[in-house]
Amino acid sequence: MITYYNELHALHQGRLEMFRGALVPCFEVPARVDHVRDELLRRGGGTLTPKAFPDSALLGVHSARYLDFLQHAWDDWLALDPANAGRDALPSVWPIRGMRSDFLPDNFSARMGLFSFDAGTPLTSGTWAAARAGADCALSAAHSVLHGERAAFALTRPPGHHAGADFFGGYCFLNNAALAAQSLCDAGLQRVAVLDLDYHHGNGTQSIFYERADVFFASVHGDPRTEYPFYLGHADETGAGAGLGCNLNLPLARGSDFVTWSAALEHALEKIAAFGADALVVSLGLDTFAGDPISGFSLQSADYLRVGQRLAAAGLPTVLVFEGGYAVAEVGVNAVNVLEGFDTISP
Ligand code: SP5
Ligand code: ZN
Repeated sequence: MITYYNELHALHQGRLEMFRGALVPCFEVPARVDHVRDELLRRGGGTLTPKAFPDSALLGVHSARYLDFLQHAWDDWLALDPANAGRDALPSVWPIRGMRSDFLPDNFSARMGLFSFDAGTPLTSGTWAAARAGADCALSAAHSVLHGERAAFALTRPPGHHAGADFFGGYCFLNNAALAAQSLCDAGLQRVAVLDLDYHHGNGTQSIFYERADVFFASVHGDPRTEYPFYLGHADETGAGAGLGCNLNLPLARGSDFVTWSAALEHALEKIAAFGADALVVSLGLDTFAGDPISGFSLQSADYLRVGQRLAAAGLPTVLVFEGGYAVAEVGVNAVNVLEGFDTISP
């Protein structure tokens, strides 16, 4: 499968994330993508360098004030205190219900909280460069599919599906899958489906398209009653306004196996077919793997071949975007199994 590789991904290298009152080493590390690329090359595949898209390509998904914040965040962090060069920026205060989020604070820490929803997503010196190149990667994959490729894969990090129009969190800054989907809409496709297979609900993607009738969002994920991101991803979220009926959440209990999971995948793909999608964007998280250190499903490596086959059988032009997956040593095999499974099904 044609694969665009974000060569700048390693510029984003968070050190510590907040977990239960302690700062612990980041799970979302550069080696994740390195392993996928190594496995791809080992099986005879190759990667392409993404094309550069203008910043205006981001404005269909993200707000101008959020992009401005992200672009300047590291410099603003250093301006607070030069000693900050040695540590990543993490938020510690947020505007909860009843407080104002329309007003942009002068204080950088306050702006961090305004544009984020957790303390697990360090912003580093290279975050903007890596995330911006990742957006190019996703847009390049969408562009290829628009120009006749059956499928294309965006191999990039940081991931994207937790990032909303104007917030970061869940290791995500720019919503790569949403950018791909929006670019397909902008090119004239009438109906686009986003299928999110990451263990964690894609709250950012859902929120971006929640009131839209032209983008159907479907997600199979750990039940937010117990699983991150907790505050979105329930089955009763079906869309709003013009988008009513265009959102499908299929939360599964922690511990679910491939039998249960693939039945949910089947259901999601049936609904996507009924929607009449012209193209499919897949948020490809591999943290559904049994060995994932922060997740709770039990898929095995061989199962990912069948996932790829089932996605191909949907028969839609398909953009796949790399998301989570923290069993670092196995994530390469698991991701490339999806691609290989996809490619074994003839169009
Ligand atoms: C893209 C993506 O998969 N983001 C996931 C963000 C999850 N952040 C919360 C992680 C909680 C870590 N729990 C550690 C358990 C260690 N035993
Ligand atoms: Zn995840």
